[in-house]
Amino acid sequence: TGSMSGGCPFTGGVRSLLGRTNKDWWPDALQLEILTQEGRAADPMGADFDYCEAFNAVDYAALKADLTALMTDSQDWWPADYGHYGPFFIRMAWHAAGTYRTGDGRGGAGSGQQRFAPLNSWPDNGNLDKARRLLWPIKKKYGKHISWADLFILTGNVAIESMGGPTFGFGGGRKDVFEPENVYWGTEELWVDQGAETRIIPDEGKAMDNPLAAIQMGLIYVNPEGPGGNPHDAEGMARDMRETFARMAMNDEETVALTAGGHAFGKAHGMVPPDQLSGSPESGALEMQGFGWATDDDQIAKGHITTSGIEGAWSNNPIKWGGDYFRLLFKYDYELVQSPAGANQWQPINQSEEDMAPDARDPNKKVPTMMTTADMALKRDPEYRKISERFRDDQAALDDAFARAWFKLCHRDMGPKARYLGPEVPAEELIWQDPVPAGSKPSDSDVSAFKSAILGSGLSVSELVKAAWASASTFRNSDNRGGANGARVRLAPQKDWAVNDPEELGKVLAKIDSLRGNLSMADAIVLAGAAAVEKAAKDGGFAVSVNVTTGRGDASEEQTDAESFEPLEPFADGFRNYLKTKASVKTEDMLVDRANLLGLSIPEMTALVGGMRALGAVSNHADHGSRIGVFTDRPGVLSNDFFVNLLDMGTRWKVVDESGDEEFVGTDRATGAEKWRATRTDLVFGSNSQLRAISEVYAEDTSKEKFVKDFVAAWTKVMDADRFDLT
Ligand code: HEB
Repeated sequence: TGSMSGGCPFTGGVRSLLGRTNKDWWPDALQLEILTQEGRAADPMGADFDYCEAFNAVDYAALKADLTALMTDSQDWWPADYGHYGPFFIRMAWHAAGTYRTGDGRGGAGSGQQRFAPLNSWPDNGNLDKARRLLWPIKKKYGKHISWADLFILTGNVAIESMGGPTFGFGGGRKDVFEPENVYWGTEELWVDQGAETRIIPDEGKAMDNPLAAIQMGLIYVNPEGPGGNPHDAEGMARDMRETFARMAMNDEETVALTAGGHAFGKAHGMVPPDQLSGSPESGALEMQGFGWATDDDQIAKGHITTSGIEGAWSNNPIKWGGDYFRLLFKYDYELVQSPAGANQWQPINQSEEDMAPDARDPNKKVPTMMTTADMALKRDPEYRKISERFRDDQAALDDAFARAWFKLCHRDMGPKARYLGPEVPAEELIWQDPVPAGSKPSDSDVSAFKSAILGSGLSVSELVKAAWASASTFRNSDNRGGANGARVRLAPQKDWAVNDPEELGKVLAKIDSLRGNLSMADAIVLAGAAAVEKAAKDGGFAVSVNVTTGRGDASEEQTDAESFEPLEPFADGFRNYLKTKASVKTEDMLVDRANLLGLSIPEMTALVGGMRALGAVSNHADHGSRIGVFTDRPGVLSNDFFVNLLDMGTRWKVVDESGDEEFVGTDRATGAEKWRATRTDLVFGSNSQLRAISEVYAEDTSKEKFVKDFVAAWTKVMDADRFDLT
């Protein structure tokens, strides 16, 4: 599908890596980041806190029982519709998970971001502040044993189960963070409810930027009222759903199952015109204590609440799992009406009284059900319709599809199954978990025999280092996918990515394969890189050992959903001085983005770039071979030459005009002779004051050994980044 194949990131009018940030949205908010300078942590739990251990000690059955009781423990300050909070909590969990996007693996339920801006204040997350607050007594009781992030998802599961719905399992292990994550959510300066433009307008050639996955600023996915709010564009509605859900890793069947399954429950809220509500939680007054969208208590008591602005339930049984959603969707024709808050929605024509829903506060009163324009797409779009009709006629198929898609939705960003904790982790292995068979730890003698064999094989340091980097550096700590385990670098699509110099990589992998003996390919690739780094350090005068872990397994093609790996292809990899497509952010921003996905600090990023340049581990450029950024006359030796030569005032740098500001030539100030070629990614280490300060440290005569050690430590960190199976 189009979306899975990616497309260039940040191609819209983006000028900054982060787009519009919290500071732009809420300039008056307390600026706590100044207290996170000098490495000071925002996390109160301390470095020793082991969430896995704490979660494993939770009384899971008691926790679930407490959550079940909470479902019907209606509070006067925010009464439960129909006496049951289940639907509300399902929406909370879905919106926590639903920000996940395949493009960069960011978003998702993994760290409890719904507590923080901007997500706590997105118009689409309206009133979920109340849902989280309803959960507080349980969070308080179980404390460190259950993170908010896990609690959101577990509560969604308990909600489904308590209303008779099917679930597939639960894996815990989402560790909370305590500060807003800096994620690119787009550049628009308006929220959806203020008129933010819709992101797909084919007539104007407007496509949605990668990695974004929501159709307007402040939405989780689509606009429920239709594309840009237009309820008549049925085709566009389905297109928007297909695109946004695909970017959440969901196909048509999963999309239909999730939407219909979700809307079996609960109601939409649109009784009060939105201009009567107070601001969002992040902008709220102190006495609001983090609540937003306030109305007065009488209105709340009566159920006169506005969230989306749409009003009404989808089914006649909003707190019971079943097939009524599809039954009503197909039984009636629908007409466009407006909710009391003025939103577009669809109402069954001539609905019989027994098909109507109870009023949310008064079970004796009946009100018409409704469908959003998005729901209508499930019967208006031919592909969605086929699936919907099948589910209408086969409840068991819907049960299974919903349970599986819900499980995937809530766990997609956790990465390998090794990260799942608790008694409800399903045994079945799912392809989207990128399964890797367990490896075994090779003996020390096998390892050293292989390392000397590979160093004697005729392959260069640069080739071995590049292959190991190609294997490990796909890792992204956003959704914990990629990495060296599984050796998927030898499978499609990775083996053919231009960044990997496929021909060279094929040759290197074949040689490694022929020499690896008992080692897994995954281990052998990493060990070959380690051997090369050790040799390069030794050639530079330092004996170090690169202590990478072993015991990786090799994934087969059958265990690999090749298409799902396509978004992991780097458009730029500054560590290898590679640029496929120029983004609208600067190429050096792309380096920072990649370093961030690898979980690297600024010095780690700097040491890696300088070291890989010295090793000649850069991708092959058409014009200059593998020479760009390699500021050394002894490539293949692990030295600090990159920094020494970068900071040498004897070189004058000039942009190569035809390169569009991407390539530079360095000439001898005295003779004018060409010395080096460089990219933006190279020169930023001399031009940016902060990076220059670190480059100076690594260029210093007293730092030669420090540099080697720091490089080796950062290298090892990347090689082992995905070893969740070890802990
Ligand atoms: Fe949903 C609700 C839309 C999907 C689940 N939603 C809702 C609403 C709306 C919507 C508008 C209302 C809100 C208020 O309150 O006002 N969705 C939508 C769309 C989509 C969706 C457009 C895409 C297509 N959902 C979904 C999913 C799920 C869900 C996927 C899960 C699975 N929702 C839900 C629920 C609810 C909702 C449960 C209810 C809530 C309450 O009741 O509170």
